[in-house]
Amino acid sequence: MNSPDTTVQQAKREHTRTGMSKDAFQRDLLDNLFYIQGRFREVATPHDLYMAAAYTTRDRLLARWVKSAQTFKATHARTVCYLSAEYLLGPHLASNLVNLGITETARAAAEELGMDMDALIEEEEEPGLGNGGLGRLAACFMESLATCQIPAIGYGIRYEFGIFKQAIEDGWQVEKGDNWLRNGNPWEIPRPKISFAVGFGGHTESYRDERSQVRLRWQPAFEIRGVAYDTPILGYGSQNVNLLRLWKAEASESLDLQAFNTGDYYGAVHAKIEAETLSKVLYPNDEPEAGKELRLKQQYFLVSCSMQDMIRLHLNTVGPLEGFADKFTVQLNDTHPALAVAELMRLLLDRHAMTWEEAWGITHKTFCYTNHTLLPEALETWPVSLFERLLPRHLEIIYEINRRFLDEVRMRFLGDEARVRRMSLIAEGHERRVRMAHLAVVGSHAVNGVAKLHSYLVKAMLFKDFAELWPERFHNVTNGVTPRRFVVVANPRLAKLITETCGQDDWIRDLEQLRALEPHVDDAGLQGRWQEVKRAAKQDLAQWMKQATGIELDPESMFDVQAKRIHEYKRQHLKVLHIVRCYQRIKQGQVQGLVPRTFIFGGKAAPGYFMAKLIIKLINAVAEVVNNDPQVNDWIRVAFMPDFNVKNGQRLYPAAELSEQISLAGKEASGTGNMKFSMNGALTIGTLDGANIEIREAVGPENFFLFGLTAEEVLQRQMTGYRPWEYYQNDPELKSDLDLINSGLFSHGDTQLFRPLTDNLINHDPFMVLADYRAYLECQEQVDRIYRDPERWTRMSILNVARIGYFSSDRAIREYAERIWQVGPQPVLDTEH
Ligand code: 6GP
Repeated sequence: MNSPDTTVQQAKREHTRTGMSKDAFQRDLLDNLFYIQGRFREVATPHDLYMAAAYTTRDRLLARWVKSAQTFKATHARTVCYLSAEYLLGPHLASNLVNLGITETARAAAEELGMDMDALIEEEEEPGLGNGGLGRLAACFMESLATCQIPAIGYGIRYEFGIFKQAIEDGWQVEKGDNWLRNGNPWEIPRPKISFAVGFGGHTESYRDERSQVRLRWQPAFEIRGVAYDTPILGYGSQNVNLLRLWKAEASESLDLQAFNTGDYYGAVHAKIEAETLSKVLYPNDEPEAGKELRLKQQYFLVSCSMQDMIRLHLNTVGPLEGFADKFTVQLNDTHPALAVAELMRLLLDRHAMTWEEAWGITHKTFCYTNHTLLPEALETWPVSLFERLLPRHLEIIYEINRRFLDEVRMRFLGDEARVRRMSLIAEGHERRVRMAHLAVVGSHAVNGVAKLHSYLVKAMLFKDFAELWPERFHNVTNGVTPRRFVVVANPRLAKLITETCGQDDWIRDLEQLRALEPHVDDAGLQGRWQEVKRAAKQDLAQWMKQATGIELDPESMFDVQAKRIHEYKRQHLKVLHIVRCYQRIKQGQVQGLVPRTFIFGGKAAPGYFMAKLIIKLINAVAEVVNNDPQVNDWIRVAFMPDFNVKNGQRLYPAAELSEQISLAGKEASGTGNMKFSMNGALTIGTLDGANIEIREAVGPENFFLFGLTAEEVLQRQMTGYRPWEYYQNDPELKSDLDLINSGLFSHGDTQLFRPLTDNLINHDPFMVLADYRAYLECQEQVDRIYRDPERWTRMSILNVARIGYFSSDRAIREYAERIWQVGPQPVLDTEH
């Protein structure tokens, strides 16, 4: 991309800044190719070269990693532990090069050897250890924690199979296994010595301790081991490296031995396989819970290893556990790790012989909980019977937490037994269930939502009773995303233009400095270059799409993108209705005012979510007709990007001009794609939902395309009775769009294929697609009007970027640090320079 000359010059500047030279990188690259991959240049495959580049990069961050560990140990630094069942990390190489400050060094070194760094970067398979928003947020937060110099450990599960790879066959989603570790993972370091036993099943019993006190203990029926695998997470512009510690399940050796001794070889091997299935696969459900026993086991496995590890670290560095909550603050990323509350209680009570009051004091001071969704089907509960069988001691502890808690409720709200029932950790019914969200709220001293509206709804609806009891416990921290990955890595041309326009690159670590673009917004030179940058990104995407799907995109048309998990509440089908409307208008010759558009979708559907899969089929069916109809082809095209993941997202964000954020108001907790698109200069068409509201305020209402019902209006309609068929009957265009879908035009004559979708819209429409249809179309007409004025559009695009600084995950992390965690930066000093 750059001419060798400037690459070499930039590499020199990087050398001065970092002390890392091109020549050393080159030498180490060849060494690693030889000593680790056992290859020399002439026979090395692209994968060998990638591995060599990855090890060479890793070598350079190890010194920082060790220094960080030493600093945190010596200073007894207060540490954030982020507990998350998911981390959607994305490829490491490019982002580590950026955060080390040696991108051009590596590029120059590779170029001299006749290698193309971009091609090596392409080789990396991303660790897809998450489903969507929640997992990607965890990854952004880990990077920002390091950037903000806050000591942190991210705890998670080292799934052998991450989120499935999505292929599209005959328009349908087909899932393929994601065997991401197959070719080795150069970024992790196994720590076989850091390993913990995790019990399951069995029973509890009482005994007398050495002071003759009656105590309880758990005798599990079987144990498995969790082994730590560590991945360093680099900060940008700091020497701090944080730790991502992922647990892999292995068979407990003692059990293996027992089986061997009794001659049961098969049994021993079988136990090993059984144990290892625990961390085998990530559940591919975005929001609805999976409800599977193995999933509860995974959750307990994560929590038990992590809490035991924290206790070990505490005993090794600080000493007695009384000060545990001063050393660690633990953030629960949704309810998946909520069992940590009961596990810490168990460890403090049963292993460390604390009283209930001591243990509860510590536990409650330790935990904080973030809620990521209001969707009722996503709120985790587990059958009491399952708990009894798998985690009997934890159930006892949960009962005791509940008993004390409900007494407190009764004391505050005399005689209000209905409230007591609503708030209980146990849902009574034909099957009694443990409410994980209630456990998380009761066990934490801070609870937060992820955008203003969401946090309000958490207080006003989801946890209303709890907010009345403990109003001070509830907070909002609006999400953010890391500009390193989503601008610097994903969109180097834009990054360069911003840096040149602002005169420095400080915006990368302090995103509010993007404001410096604002005075230049009317500068014709900047506008021209801004357009060129967008066009080049569109060309890149078009090229990729052609090769990946065979679909030809026209870079002269507007790129209108909706990329996120496929879910009815996100309303990809509303977007399809818009496309069908455009199609019909073009067919009828009503092209006045229309702007040529390319509609691009990306996103996975949970494998068991029939309606979401049907939406994917519909998108591809419409694409097939539209793309093969020469009469409409000059105006619109439709493309479905297969396998939307972090890597593919990085191709999409820079190329998008219009970002579709069209969920039903009140349903999208925050959204973070909305921030990524906007950071890359796309304008948003969106509802007043999640963080859209705050993005609109930040960029200015005049630079945002708003439509649709408000959350309040949605609630009103739900209360007064929503009748979607009235919209169908009263809006001829809407009727004709739905009828066209049912006509068989998009399904080779099959008039039944899309019925489940259209019938549901006409008769139930739980996400009010029909109610927002007309407003959406009108808003899209306004989009067309403004797009026809490129200068105005570009101005709006520049202003979106200039004012998006608030949505950096650095800001979010600083808010957590001050308001929730009470933790400050602990800079790691660069002693070598
Ligand atoms: C998602 C929310 O749907 C999304 O709006 C938000 O931006 C993201 O979390 C990060 O906060 N929720 C999940 O992915 C999820 O699984 C249980 O929630």
